[in-house]
Amino acid sequence: MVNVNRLVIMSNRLPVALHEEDGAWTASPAPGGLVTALTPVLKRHSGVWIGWPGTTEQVELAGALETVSAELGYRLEPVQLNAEQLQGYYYGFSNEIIWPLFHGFETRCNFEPAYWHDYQDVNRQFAAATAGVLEPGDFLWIHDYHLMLTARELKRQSPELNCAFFLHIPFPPPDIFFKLPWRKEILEGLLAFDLIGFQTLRDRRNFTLCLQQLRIPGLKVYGRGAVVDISLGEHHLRAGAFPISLDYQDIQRHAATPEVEQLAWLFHEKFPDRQIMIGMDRLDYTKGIPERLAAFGLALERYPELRGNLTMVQLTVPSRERVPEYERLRHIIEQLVGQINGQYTEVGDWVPIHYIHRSVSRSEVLAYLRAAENAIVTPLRDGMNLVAKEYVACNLDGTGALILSEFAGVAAEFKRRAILVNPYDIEGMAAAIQRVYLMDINERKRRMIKLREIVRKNDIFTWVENYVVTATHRHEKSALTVDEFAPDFKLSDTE
Ligand code: GDG
Repeated sequence: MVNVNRLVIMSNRLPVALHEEDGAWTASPAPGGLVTALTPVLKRHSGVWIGWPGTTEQVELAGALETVSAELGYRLEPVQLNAEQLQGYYYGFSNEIIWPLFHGFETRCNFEPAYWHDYQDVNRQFAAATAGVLEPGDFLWIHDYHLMLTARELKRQSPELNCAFFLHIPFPPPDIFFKLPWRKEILEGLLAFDLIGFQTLRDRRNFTLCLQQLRIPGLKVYGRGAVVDISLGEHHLRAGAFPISLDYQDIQRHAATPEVEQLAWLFHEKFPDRQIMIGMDRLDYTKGIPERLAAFGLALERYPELRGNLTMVQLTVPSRERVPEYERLRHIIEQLVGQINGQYTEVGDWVPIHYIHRSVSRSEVLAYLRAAENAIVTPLRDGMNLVAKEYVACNLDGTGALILSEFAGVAAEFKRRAILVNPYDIEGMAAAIQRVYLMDINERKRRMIKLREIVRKNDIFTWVENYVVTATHRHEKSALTVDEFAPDFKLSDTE
């Protein structure tokens, strides 16, 4: 069992959604896998969550946050940011530099020096807000790439603080990472943590390769497994692979409710005697949506048996709409959908792609996933990709087939139980689409049973437990073994 005095979580956003009506602000809990997993631990350890509440307006939020706090069972501590800070630190440094760079899209980076200053500034502000909350013996767990410098700031004041970090996105190899003008500062910032968690062994290895190549004086890395020890002078830390997961039982339960069952039934009723292939992503260039649509178009051209018999439903959730890059991507996607539908639609009968560009309710998400015979999850790069795991958890009848990118973190766990594809290989993906369409029920079941077992065993609670245990027993022998938690994915696993 997790053994910490008090758990303090810090992330860019507080787990709340704010609502404003006639100048009055209210808040409600924002659902999500991480919130679900951390809530019981935070409750048990009278925890605190620190983050930006979601508005740059100078408004009084204490009352609204207290109400949500009471509902969630732990304290919420807001870090107020103004519009300029948000622009430079979040939209700029985090989303125009770190996000593309860490996903391997270095040509999309805008290495604007002013962003770096805002990033440092806001990281200092988060650290200062946290310092005011911390008590002796607290365990501080910081999430994601927005806050990589906070430990360095905090440790200046409290060197004994136990402070861990988890990176939700990939960590790039040295030839990409070293393009970052502030590479040394970022690595030094990360080294101030006591534990650095990555999604996969590959990310952990990329990180230690970067450390070794930067030749930081006095730095030593011990071990080669999922979790390695690092020493830098008197400071000892660990870096490890901890593949994130979801609340399998809860999703399964929700997917089995009469509400979701009926939604799934109504949804499939609209496509009688046809297979559905679902794609579901935040609208983001890392998710490989245009490539996937092109592959579907090619599959329709090459394999005429798919026409009229396989419908693609692509749900893209609006995201980061203030970044021009995302607006352009939306146009590309809409153009492709228009082209393919224009070419193949049979009026009054069959439309190849049903495209949805809006956020839908959690129950609808689960209903789409439950109803679809096939899912296509083909990011060009992804830290993990929870949609793939959600598809598996929702597949109650165990007959779904999953096409999965080799470059999603989840491929390291699912391996060949999914149909692995290179998302840049349009012909290969088109062939995979035909393959799942033709896949017989026995093969579908064989694969899905194993996939469900993988997600059931490594759910979000196991993830929290493994992470916190590793963070809080860092001077003892690691409880993790190399293969148990981070089986690395090899290209030879591709079929
Ligand atoms: C980052 C990393 C890593 C989607 N449409 C709707 C909706 N969703 C939900 C999905 C899923 C979530 O959004 C997306 O999660 P992903 O993991 O796929 O991707 P990112 O947002 O990029 O997350 C990623 C993750 O962090 C966790 O560490 O796996 O690699 O990039 O849960 O179901 N939810 C609702 N309406 C929608 O329309 N309610």
